[in-house]
Amino acid sequence: MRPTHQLPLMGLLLFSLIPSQLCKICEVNERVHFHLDPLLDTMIQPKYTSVTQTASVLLSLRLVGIQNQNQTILKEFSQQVRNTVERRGLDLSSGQLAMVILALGACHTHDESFIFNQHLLSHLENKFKAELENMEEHNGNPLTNYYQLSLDILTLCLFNRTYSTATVAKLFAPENKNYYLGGQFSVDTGAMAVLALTCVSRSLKEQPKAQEENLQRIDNHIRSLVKKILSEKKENGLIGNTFSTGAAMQALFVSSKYYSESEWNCQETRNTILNEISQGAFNIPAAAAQILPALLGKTYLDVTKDSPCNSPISIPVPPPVTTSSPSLISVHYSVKIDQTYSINVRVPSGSVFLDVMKEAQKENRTLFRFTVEQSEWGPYITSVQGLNANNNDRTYWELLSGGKPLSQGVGSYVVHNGDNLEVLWSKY
Ligand code: B12
Ligand SMILES: *[C@@H]1O[C@H](CO)[C@@H](O)[C@H](O)[C@H]1NC(C)=O
Ligand SMILES: *[C@@H]1O[C@H](CO)[C@@H](O)[C@H](O)[C@H]1NC(C)=O
Ligand SMILES: *[C@@H]1O[C@H](CO)[C@@H](O)[C@H](O)[C@H]1NC(C)=O
Repeated sequence: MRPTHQLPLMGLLLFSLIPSQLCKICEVNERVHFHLDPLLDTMIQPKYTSVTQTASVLLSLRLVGIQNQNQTILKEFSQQVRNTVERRGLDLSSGQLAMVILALGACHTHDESFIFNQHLLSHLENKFKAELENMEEHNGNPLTNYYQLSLDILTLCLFNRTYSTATVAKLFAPENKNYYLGGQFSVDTGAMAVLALTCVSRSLKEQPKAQEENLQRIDNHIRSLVKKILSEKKENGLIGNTFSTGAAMQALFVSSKYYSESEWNCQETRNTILNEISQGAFNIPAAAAQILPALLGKTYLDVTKDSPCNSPISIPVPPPVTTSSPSLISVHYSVKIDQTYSINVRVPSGSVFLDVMKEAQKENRTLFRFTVEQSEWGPYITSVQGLNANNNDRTYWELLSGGKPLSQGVGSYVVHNGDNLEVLWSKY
């Protein structure tokens, strides 16, 4: 079902004008580019522990055009990504592979030939098929999640590969349960789906009438998803939470015909984000990488654009690190399955959730043993007391403090004296 590409001049004009026009409204002004320095500081690190971390940072830096400024650091990142693919190849999840392809494909560098020599796009097609098969066998649950299925479609679409538009139209209907995590509409997921569906819709519009019905359905999905995303807008302009706002901004940049100007004040969202940056909210690479493109008016749909990746911003000199000697604090920690298993532990101030879990594990391995997997966002808890999270059953280990779900992971959440921390066996 490979789309044929006869691009009428009008389509080309619309395609290239609409998104960039809209972005200008809200891009961070050149005079205040220094606001972005903390993001770049966070991302320019020599070694990452997970391939998605490296890939998402590489993608982000290339999209905003750091490319032409300092080749050294980007060459290292691209080398790291390629090495991992050569070593682990088919061992990646579908969305991880998609992310790798987007990162290597961005800005038309020599990495493009790596994508083709290694047949990464055919591998991605197979991984996407495996996601669909899993959904059939396991009650509509994919191997991973809809954020990754969206990344898959986005990538296949940007690189003009095969996928069934009828399947896409069916799969991405806004009432699908996979848009919801723990009963909540996932803004990250909806936003990534809007980017993917927008790419599909644009490429369908370049074709003759044959696919009219699917096109209509896909455009309707985009419209509903944009509505849902906007309904998650908070008073201060954030959409969902701090960490979903970047993806939401990208989705809104490319879908401006589905909402009116009065429905979204882009500047307000941007200003709140700049304020959060100055408070250190984006102090892990994944968070920094996901917000940066939107602040410079870029979206993942720009990955395969022909325009050169020139950047108005430059890499800052890293600030000196200051350390102070820590004192001990005391926190309460529980593991909840059907029963609750609790312990009080003492850790140095400045410790994160993970340090508390390690301390508890030292005290009693039977009750508090756990395993982690490195991911884009740092360590992800995969099992506690030997009980494993499972996507087929939609189970996971939820993190809470004072009874409220955390919006950060165990590697980032800094604990406070007297905190009441929990890991809770949950369903999403
Ligand atoms: C799907 C998803 C989940 C699923 C994961 C299982 C599944 N079916 O895939 C579920 C619902 C279980 C989940 C759980 C959590 N999530 Co989540 N999740 C996502 C989402 C939408 C997509 C992740 C993805 O596939 N990425 C793409 C692939 C290519 O990258 P990857 O590294 O291979 O992906 C894996 C990791 O991202 C991991 N993962 C998912 N969530 C989190 C959170 C953290 C902190 C870590 C370290 C890893 C992790 O699961 C992915 C699949 O294996 C992201 C949104 C985003 N912007 O990334 C939020 C997101 C990453 N999650 C987030 C959070 C906070 C959590 C929780 C900590 C919530 C809680 N209070 O318990 C827990 C994790 C607890 C733990 N066990 O360590 C935040 C992280 C923000 C931050 N600053 O750290 C995000 C950005 C959402 C948001 N906007 O707030 N999540
Ligand atoms: C580029 O980055 C490398 C490594 O971070 C550094 O050694 C080099 O001096 C930088 N070059 C320029 C021109 O900024
Ligand atoms: C995909 O097809 C479009 C339209 O023909 C073309 O402009 C674009 O460069 C192609 N992209 C890739 C990555 O081949
Ligand atoms: C761990 O806790 C269990 C259950 O309370 C207890 O039986 C066991 O003795 C404890 N082990 C250690 C090493 O304290």
